[in-house]
Amino acid sequence: MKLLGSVVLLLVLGSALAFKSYSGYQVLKTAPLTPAAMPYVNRLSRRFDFWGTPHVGKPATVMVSPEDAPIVITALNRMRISHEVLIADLGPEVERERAETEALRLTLPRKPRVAAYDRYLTFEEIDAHIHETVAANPDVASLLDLGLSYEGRELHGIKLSNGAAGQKSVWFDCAIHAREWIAPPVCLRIIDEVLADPALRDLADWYVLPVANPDGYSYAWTDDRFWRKTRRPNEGSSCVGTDPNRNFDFLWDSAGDFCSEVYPGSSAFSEPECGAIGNFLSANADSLVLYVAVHSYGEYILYPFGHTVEPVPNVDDLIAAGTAAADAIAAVAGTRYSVENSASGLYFTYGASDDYAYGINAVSYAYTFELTGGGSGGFNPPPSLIQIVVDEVWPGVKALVEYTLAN
Ligand code: 0X9
Ligand code: ZN
Repeated sequence: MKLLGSVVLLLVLGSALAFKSYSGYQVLKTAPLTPAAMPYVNRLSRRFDFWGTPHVGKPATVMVSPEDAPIVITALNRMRISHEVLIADLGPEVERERAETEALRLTLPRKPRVAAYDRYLTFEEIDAHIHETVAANPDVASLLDLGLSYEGRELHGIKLSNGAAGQKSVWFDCAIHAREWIAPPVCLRIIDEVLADPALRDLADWYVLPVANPDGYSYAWTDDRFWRKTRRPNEGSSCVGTDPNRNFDFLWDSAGDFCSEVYPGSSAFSEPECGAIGNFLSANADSLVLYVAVHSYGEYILYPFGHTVEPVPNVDDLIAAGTAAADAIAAVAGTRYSVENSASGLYFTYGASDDYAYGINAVSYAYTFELTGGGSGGFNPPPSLIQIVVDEVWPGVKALVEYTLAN
């Protein structure tokens, strides 16, 4: 008994030790950013971890370690960007959320073939759900098998189809950024809805990838709640991982430090997760009408490109379809997503998945959804928000698919 007690204690201690402590980390919130401040924020965001999507006219949020805090505060002061401390010590917040997540995982066991919206699901739980859903609906659902992640996890999604040849298709991926846990429930809700409604399957074939970065997502559960990147080590550096949303082969830009949260990788598609999605998009470019990457946070519907504010050829259609989605979201409970070009008012990006779909594969409608934030700073909305978010975002997704297939 004594031995068992010690083993349990060791296990608990072991898992606590494995988990990155955010003790002493602060979250700073700036005043609404002026246009003049944007280039400075852009530069800072290459080195420090800005959360959400820094946007002109809105406050920005940046997480800083105790060592980085004086550097960032000095830089903000020098640029005359006023700011306040939003969270003085992230450590206890993260610990509390982790304990809550663990307690919910134990008290709300996953039900077979039922997507849970009352708590976050682990990668293994989501993968099990995908397999059960496919097995239970063999006529309309099939396994989308894109291969393996760097650490060997399955890149599994679902294809939903009425089986007719020559159908147009639509694509959704969620959680390519590991810490954006509110995204996979949106992908699961899409699967639920399309399974339940044959008319949706008559519109198009649906491809849904609920966890696009399974290594990072798993690591955010086991080790570091705010992990963003992939988990492939970088040769010659102790900093692990690549930002998968800078790793696609569209205007891929090699600039970037290994330790940056937006490190683009050693080459375009150096990350197997991105290569797998890229290959799928290229192989299905003829049928794909719509590409959506689901991220958090900020309540945006972003359209290409991320590297220029120059309007793309079908910008009016992109805005019209995006607005149809935003209106449908707002109709549920009043949440207003703003429909914007990725580069205008935000930061410039290269090698993002939506731009790859649009720019390389000529997918007419390509978007990034930035869902609602919450919790300590933004990436951990409380589980009670999951249902609210999926309930309002699904009508937006439906409106978007209906619009893009009709136009
Ligand atoms: O920076 C990103 O990758 C996305 N924001 S996030 O806070 N989830 O990291 C925005 C990507 C928007 N699309 C492009 N810039 N092309
Ligand atoms: Zn993201």
